[in-house]
Amino acid sequence: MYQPEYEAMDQGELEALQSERLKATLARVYDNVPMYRAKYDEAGFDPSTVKSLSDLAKIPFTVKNDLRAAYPYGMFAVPMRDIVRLQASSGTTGQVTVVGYTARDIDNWADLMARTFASAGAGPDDIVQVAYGYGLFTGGLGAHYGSERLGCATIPISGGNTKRQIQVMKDFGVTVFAATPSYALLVGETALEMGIDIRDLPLRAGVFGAEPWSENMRLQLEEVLGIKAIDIYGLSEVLGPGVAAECEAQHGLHVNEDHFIIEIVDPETLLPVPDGEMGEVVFTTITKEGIPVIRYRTRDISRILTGKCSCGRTFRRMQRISGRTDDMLIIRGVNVFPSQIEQVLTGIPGVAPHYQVVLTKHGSLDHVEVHVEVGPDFAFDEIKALERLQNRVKAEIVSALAISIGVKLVEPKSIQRSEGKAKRVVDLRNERSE
Ligand code: DLL
Repeated sequence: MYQPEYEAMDQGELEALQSERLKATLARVYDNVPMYRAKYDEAGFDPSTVKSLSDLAKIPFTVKNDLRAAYPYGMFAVPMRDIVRLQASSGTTGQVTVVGYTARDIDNWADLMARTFASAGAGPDDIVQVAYGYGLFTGGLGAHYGSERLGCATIPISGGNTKRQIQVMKDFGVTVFAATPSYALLVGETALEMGIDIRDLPLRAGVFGAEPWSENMRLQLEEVLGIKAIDIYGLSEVLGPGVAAECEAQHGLHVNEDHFIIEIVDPETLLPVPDGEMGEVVFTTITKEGIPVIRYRTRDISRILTGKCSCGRTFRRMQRISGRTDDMLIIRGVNVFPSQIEQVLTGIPGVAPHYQVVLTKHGSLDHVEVHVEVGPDFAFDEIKALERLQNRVKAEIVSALAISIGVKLVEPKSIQRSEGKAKRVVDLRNERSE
């Protein structure tokens, strides 16, 4: 553990620390951020009435649109002279949001990412290749500072240029690889094409996140790369990577609760749900200075796992994110996330873990079809075999998810590879069909 004095804190002490930090944060945002003051005044909410964590539920939520409306700097709680770094969210679902960090925020972030690497089993002897994108995306620099803070030899290679990644991995004796899981998969495939078996290299851990991935995808990555694959989570509005991470037990992601309060709420009623129940993840930052966010609705779906973890950390764990509410498909009343489809596909021999869920309109009806590649060894021109495999994929999806969707097997390498976050859902419903 990198900071056992926090990570293994006594529950009562942690709650006391959280409520003290929550109260201070609320006072700060009310005084310094006009958006919060206006929102709270309008809702008739007086931040000084919050005395403990049990008052959390009476605080109004913050949503992505609040951040967009405040673009670029309206959410900042400190003057620009105290900001030392600006980053931005990718903006795939609308306008970009800008996030600002003070020197102390950057310092805390480095600690939290050092915890993340340590919980993946890394330490000063490790050589870490950071293949998350460097730039406005928080992945690259976030991982970089954490890896350095832990004392690892850190390679700032960023994403892309896959053959070079593999050369560097081999020549530099890399032991820990940090990337999105979909990119890690591409690196594994490309290595094989280059005649390099990554399992023969010193690589032993993967620190993967920034997009949903399934348990079967983990098993495949562990097999192909010969590593232990650890899931790490975060979002720019809250910090970047470093909000939560799995430990070597690989059973849920410990939330860094000394810096963030996690709640799970029912996305419809917005009421908190009990531990163990699925819902939307909501975070409150309690140490951030640049842009504190209060009860921020992430749109990510997960649940709190109850019980103690064997690693000794006392921070509560959230289950791997199943998906985002914006990516959820509702197929004849059944809610499905692409990651659930992935879990089925990756369990079927003969298909590769490269897929996209394509939405189109047939008349007034939505049509959902999953396009999935056959494995590299599959004879794509054998019609009978292709048909058999297609039927099997369909049948397995019906049996696992109780939904019937179209399945199209496509040739190896025909689905676009990503060097960052994979695009799993392609929505063509607004495109004209001929
Ligand atoms: O993706 C931060 C990050 C970088 C996390 C590197 C982990 C590693 P954003 O670009 O703001 O920040 O995107 C945040 O990505 O709300 C989730 O929907 C998704 N996401 C992040 N980590 C995971 C994960 C970074 N481990 C959004 N599993 C979040 C599933 C994830 N989804």
